Amino acid sequence: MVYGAGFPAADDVDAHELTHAVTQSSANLLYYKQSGALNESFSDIFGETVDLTNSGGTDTAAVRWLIGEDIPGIGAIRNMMNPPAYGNPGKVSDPQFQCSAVIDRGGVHTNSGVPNHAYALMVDGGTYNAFTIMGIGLTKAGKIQYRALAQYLVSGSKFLDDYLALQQSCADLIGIAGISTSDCTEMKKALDAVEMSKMPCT
Ligand SMILES: [Ca+2]
Ligand SMILES: [Ca+2]
Ligand SMILES: [Zn+2]
Repeated sequence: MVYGAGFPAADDVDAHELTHAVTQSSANLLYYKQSGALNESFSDIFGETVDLTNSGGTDTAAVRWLIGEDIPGIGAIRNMMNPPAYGNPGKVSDPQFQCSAVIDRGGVHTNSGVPNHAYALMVDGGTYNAFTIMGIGLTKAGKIQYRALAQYLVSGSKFLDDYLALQQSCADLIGIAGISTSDCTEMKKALDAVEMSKMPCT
């Protein structure tokens, strides 16, 4: 695995890159447009989940949901709870949504902001886009995300497929790790808040 000099100091980036291997060996999401943005987002989701739970690196409240805060000389490059802070969309209808098919392979590092934001909202809760979500925590949300990636998504999956896969995964996991129907309701609110079921770029 080869990436930026000094980047191994950033635990979220390390887990981000390793998650690309998990994705390649499971859903194998095509690295282009919506499927590519999902591929990038799963790497941020599990990258930050590892960061928040490994007790290594910088873990202050101020850097929660930042990607890359420990990259030497560069610092954070994305904010999952506030994607527009780094020029990425927080919901499908945001002006930052990249509709070009040629820039950044169809916006894989930009449009990942939408599912990233959904994850931050389902974990911590919050009020956004007229939805108020009660957070379900990292353990439950992480298990639901992993099941969607490993069991339901395929190479050409889009945001709508992820929207449906996450709900099916949550339903499958009721009774495991304390996951309940009300957790699935809160998770769906997070997905609806970021407009995951809305067709982008129309
Ligand atoms: Ca950490
Ligand atoms: Ca981080
Ligand atoms: Zn990546």
